Amino acid sequence: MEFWQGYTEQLGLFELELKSAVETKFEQYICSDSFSPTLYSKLFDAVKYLLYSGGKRLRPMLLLEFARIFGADIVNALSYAVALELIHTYSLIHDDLPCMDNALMRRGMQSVHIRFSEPVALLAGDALLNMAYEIMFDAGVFNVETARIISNNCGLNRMVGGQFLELDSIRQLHGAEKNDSAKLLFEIYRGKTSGLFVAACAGGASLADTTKNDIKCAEDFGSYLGILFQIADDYNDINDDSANIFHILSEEDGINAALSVYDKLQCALNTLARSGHDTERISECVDAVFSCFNA
Ligand code: GRG
Repeated sequence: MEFWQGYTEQLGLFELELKSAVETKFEQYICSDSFSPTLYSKLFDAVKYLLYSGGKRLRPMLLLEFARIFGADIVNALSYAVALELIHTYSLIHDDLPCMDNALMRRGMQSVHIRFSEPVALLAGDALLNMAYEIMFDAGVFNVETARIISNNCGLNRMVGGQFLELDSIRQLHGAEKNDSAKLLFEIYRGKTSGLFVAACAGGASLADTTKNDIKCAEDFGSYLGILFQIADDYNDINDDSANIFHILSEEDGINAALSVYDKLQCALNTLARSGHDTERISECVDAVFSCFNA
């Protein structure tokens, strides 16, 4: 999926900021009293291994785009974009663990627990999560509301809760009547996938001088985009073993579900455009995610 053209400058800025923020944190740990870097080098390597391995950076780009749309300071927004990518990376490392998805590969490479070890992968994820908050606290301007939105949507309320629900309800998903299973799966997606998208969109918007209505609109947009992204991912991985909407609904019904989410995204885009915001790039992003159903 090509998410949007003309965004290479922001991506370049983001990659520079990511490296500099992470290296600065490592240097700070090393400079602190009694910290011996050689003792921790394996953990540093595990933290960097997946972080620098070619993720699409969709969530930080969305955060920066919402910050731009609402007129926030982009340099300051970069710290929050980095924090969000760190949280996304931790979630992937933990999701691959044997007690969760038990995935051997990620982005075409060995997953972190295979390359290092299970305890190191667990701790690398924990380190990334905490580093994300350190980086937000260190931002040029610390915005409490943005940090609140990010923590709320990445925790029990959304991402962690959604992951729990998936693990806890696997039998119900397979045993229930079709509509109930689909409803439950969408609840799982609302959490595990949409959480980070809401954090990106509403978090980015909250860095500017935005109204409650603007934040609500950014939240709705992020929530629907996360669901659409997950349905598209299911469609591309239809033969995968994990929970998948196309294992519950027919191909036609699954695509219709995606279409109805696409329509809701168009409504959110229209609301933003009516209040004078430039929605061109996020509209391209929605079309890029939806494009797999047109192929
Ligand atoms: C372990 C607390 C905890 C949560 C895990 C987000 C998540 C919850 C798990 C990731 C596994 C997964 C299949 C999530 C669905 C969303 C998805 C397709 C994520 C991958 O996102 P991309 O494609 O990843 O943006 P890249 O590799 O580009 O960064």
